[in-house]
Amino acid sequence: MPEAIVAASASESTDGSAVQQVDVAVVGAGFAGLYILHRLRKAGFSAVGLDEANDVGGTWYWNRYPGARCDIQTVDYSYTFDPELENAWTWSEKYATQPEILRYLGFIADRYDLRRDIRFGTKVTSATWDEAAQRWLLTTSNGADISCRDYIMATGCLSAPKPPEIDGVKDFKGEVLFTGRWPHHDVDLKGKRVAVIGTGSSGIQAIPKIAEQAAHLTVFQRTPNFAMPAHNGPRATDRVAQFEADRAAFREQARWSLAGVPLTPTPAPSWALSDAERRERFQKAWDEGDLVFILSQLWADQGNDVGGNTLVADLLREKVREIVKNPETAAALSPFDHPFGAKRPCLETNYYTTFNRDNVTLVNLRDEPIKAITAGGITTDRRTFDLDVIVFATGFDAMTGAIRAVHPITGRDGRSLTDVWKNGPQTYLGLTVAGFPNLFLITGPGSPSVLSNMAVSIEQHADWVVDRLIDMRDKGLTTIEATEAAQEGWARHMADCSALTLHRLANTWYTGANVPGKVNALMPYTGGVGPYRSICNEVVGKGMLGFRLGGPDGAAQCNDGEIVRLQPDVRLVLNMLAEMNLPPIESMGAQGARDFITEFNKGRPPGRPVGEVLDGTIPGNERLRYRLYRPATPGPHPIVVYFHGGGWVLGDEQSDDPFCRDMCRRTGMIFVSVGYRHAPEHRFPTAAEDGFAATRWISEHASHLGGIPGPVLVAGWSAGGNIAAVTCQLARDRGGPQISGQLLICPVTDCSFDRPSYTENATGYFLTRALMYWFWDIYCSPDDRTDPRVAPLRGELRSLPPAFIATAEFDPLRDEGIAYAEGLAAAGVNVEQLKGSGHFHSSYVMVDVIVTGAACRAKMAEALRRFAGLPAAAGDERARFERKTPPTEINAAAG
Ligand code: N01
Repeated sequence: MPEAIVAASASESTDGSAVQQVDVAVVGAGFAGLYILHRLRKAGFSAVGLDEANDVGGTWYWNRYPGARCDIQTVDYSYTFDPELENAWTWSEKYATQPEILRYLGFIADRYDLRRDIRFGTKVTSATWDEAAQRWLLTTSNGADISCRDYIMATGCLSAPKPPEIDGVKDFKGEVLFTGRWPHHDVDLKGKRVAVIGTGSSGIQAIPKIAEQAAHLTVFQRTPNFAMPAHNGPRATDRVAQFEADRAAFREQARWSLAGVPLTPTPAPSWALSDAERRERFQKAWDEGDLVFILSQLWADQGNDVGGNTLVADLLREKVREIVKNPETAAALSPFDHPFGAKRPCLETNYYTTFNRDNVTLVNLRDEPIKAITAGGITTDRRTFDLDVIVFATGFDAMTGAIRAVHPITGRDGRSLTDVWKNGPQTYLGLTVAGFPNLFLITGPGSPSVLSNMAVSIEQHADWVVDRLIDMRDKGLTTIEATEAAQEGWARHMADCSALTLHRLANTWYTGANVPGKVNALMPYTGGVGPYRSICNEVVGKGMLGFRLGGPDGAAQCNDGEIVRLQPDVRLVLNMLAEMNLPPIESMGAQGARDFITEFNKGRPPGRPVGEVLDGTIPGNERLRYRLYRPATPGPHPIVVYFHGGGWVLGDEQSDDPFCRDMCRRTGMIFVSVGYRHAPEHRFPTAAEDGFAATRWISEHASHLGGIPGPVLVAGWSAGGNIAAVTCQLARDRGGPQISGQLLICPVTDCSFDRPSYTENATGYFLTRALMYWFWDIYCSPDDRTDPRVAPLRGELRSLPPAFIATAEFDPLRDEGIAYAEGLAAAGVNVEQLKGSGHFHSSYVMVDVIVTGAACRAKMAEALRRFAGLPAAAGDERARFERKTPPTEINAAAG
């Protein structure tokens, strides 16, 4: 498009003062604001930028404390929109310093001539939506007010410093400095007694530099943070070579990655690696000096499983003990109150070695809290420190601070954003807020923002927003606003994504926990940059789903709805399957389908270790194979007889191996997976009769198998759920064996295909209606289909064992599972239901692939323990991170 600059015009407000009229106002002249201004201009919109600072740079304008650098490699932390620009600028270091980044942003402003549209030294003092004019009116601290159709907040996530919250700051007679508002003149700390309060990224970068100058440095630490060496220096040659080999592919990979950096997370779980292999991987990451690398390349479960995470955390703490000479100081510097990565980890240069210096003291505020700041220094409840300078590295009112607290924003019907967000920020896509038309947030709450390479997220957001403004202009539309339903859906999707992480176990600025009184809610989107990008594209592809668009003559369009209803990992798996474009399973023939499933299963993560796995056979007319999973705990254990899925046609006693292992570990029970016979070789009622016979044999041989004699439990998934349900009915009617509980997971319970779930989920969710028809045809003739041995819903439902029935929202079998639960309840059977929202038929058994299924399996395991009369399994994972002091082995080392 030709450069089409539309000059902003001026008009008068009702009180006669000048009002600047523009299409778009953009607050912030940092990474985001500059790029948006450039894009708006190229698209022919008139725009004004506003920034409180006196020059461009955003966060890099303010955060000029000693040691300030980026901690995403600069080859990644760059604009990518203009290949010419990438030729014109070369970073000097792996991690650029703040002055170099500021020079870069100045270079961008000059290259694209952006400064002429920015009003520096200007704060927005209020923003109000004018319903009649369908425009925003901004008042400012300096110069004319602004009338704009669209208002874009490119205010950054970490730009509102948090007050120090310590009594007496005003009484201090020495110098007070804030890392987030460092003076623009040289600060001379030579020969001075300096305190730094705060050991987040800013503190960790500043402390070694300050220690080099100060006569004495006292570091006041409330919470230690995980940190690893940056190994800064010239640009990393391997990374640069990768970039130079194919720049476009490098950038494209970053755009579709999880963190905005071209690295694909390792698929290997921790338990598939030996201790030596884990140490080797860890050491490589330590030497690499790259946060995204260590967060993605060690083992797959480090980010979502406390066990996998503890393995990394232990290795990091080991390093601290190796570097820091004083064991007590090393113990105090070792974090135990949060999982690695759940609080922003840091890159350090000489941080830990700084504590080996004679002029540095660490004060652990967990042991001796600050009582007050006085005229002469800081008093803890044990001692007094005389000081010349106090540096507050105490962080920010993150994500919402710069949007909500900086100026009142009043949307439709006079509603203030502060009120609307009083229970926590709500957005659609992190970009828009219902009730605030034509307001856009860049890297706002609900965007991947601070959990990603900001440069990549910013470009994506800016492109998406400006592209929408262009589309609307082309269609003669002038207003855009998220719907409430879309916004609520996004909140649900955010919560689903965060369940995949360990953020729930840490109090951090991500959740607002660092600001007293702030609502606790995880603010960034944890689903990853690539998935987020595809969702934003999907919104557009589905006719601006979740947006209400309006035009001048009452033109309106609204395609309301939620953009993501699936669990995030279910969505990824289904998208991946769709991309594979597989032939329908029912077109493969029985043996072809079996071969396909066997091959398919080879790609899944291996099951977790259990105490013992044994293969055996069950004697009878036809010997049935079984696989027994025994817990590592001393026996005897209750026994669960398990029936795999596969539509009575596919699978065997090993095909749900990861699931059986997982449930064996969770329940502390023996799982015996039965290899019942399949159709078409063995049609109805073979599978049902095999299931019953196997259960009876296992029950009779419980002691021999290491189980507790007496009642057994049964469980099964899909057709296996059908067999488990049928087995309970047969056991009741045939005088045993005794069954103390049944776990039915997405079971087949009826031969009727007219329930809504069969139509709603007929295609697209792996188990299709056509596949179910095929299974039924192979297993059972039409005349037999109402027999309770295949349609247990049609059987007698009284006096059956207590049941736990799990169904999945996007499963053709959903409604017959629910009908069975309701039928049992009506017949007086004790039933619990789990209706997995956003899940599909395979969610619960795809262990370590559908990680969101883990919480559901935890509930299933609790139910089985209850049925077996066992106490609930201990497991308050939160309590594990509430230790205020390091565990005893480290105290012992300190002694
Ligand atoms: O802030 P923080 P930050 N009394 O909130 C402590 C980005 N960043 O400015 O943890 C005593 O992380 C507080 O203790 P606790 C990066 O995303 C990037 O360092 O609340 N202590 C904590 O130790 C980073 O995460 C770079 O118990 C008090 C510290 O102050 C984000 O900015 C560089 C206290 C605050 O740590 C914020 O980092 C720098 C009190 N009253 C920053 N209040 C790059 O490299 C707070 N603390 C790109």
